[in-house]
Amino acid sequence: SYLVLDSLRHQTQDVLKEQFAFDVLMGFSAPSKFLPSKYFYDATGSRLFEQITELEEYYPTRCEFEILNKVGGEIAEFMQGKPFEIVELGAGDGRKTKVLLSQLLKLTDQFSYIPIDISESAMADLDDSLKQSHPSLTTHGIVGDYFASIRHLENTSDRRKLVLLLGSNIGNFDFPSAKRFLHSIWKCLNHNDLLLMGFDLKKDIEVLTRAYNDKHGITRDFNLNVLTRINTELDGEFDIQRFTHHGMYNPRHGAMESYLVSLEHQEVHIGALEKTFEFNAHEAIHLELSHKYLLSDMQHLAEQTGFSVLKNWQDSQCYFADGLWQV
Ligand code: AVI
Repeated sequence: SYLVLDSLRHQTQDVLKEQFAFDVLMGFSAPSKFLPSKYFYDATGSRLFEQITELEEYYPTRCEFEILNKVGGEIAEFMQGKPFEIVELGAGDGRKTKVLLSQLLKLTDQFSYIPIDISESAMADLDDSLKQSHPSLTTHGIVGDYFASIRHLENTSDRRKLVLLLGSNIGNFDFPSAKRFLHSIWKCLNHNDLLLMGFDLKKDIEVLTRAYNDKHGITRDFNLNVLTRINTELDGEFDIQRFTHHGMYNPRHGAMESYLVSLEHQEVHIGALEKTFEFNAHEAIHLELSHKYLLSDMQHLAEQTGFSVLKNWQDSQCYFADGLWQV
């Protein structure tokens, strides 16, 4: 079963569309053009991202699977046999989490699972699939944004929480936003609550570059999909053939950066904005940051935002890590 928070019902299609239009206006009017990467994830973008996670070159998902498969016992120990709740921020299809849930269920039935996701359709699918795969698990999903959902839990339950923030989603925030986000989570939690934080590690630049420039061009399509969204939702006139994808590692920022680059000089009209934007030949639109961390980078981020790090687990190649943080 799942609950749809009221605060979400007020976010009508119109409001979301206006926000999208405004963000496109701001991004394309800036001296260095950009678009926020949250617009990757419409239905097509989410499907493309799932395909990315299965690519040979894209190691993070496989590595985190390996980690989650082996941490169940230790996590159960940290919970000391008392009832607890697993709260997952951005549960999606729950594919990775099911691995952890299965491990834990072998050891204890003293917990319930509270997936949180902004997408009601994703939640309905997850709820159905959990009934099949884990019939004995108590699940109470919440459809809502992260903070409204955690605050809702604050008022409804006094069990200890284990919050999951998997997949290195934190890496897509810039540093100031990541800190604000983590500190807001910390504020919503109680003393002793835990956070399991997935993050991608700094590594050989060739491995990184391949992961974000796959040979099947799925990452390219994932990026170009943002322009397709502008065409369909905001009445834009992009010819996506006239843009190319460029993914590169920036060692100064410790991040993979994704761009769309205009292949020629062009003017593109966007109906919803009643405006035409100029793109010079070779001009780039910045789309995404995907930070890579040292264990010490994350330790610092944890401590700055109020947490202490209890433990870090890594996969056998040391490409990815999950850290257990305590409030
Ligand atoms: C969702 N996020 C953690 C992915 C990443 O690796 O930063 C998004 C992605 N972008 C390109 N490939 C995957």
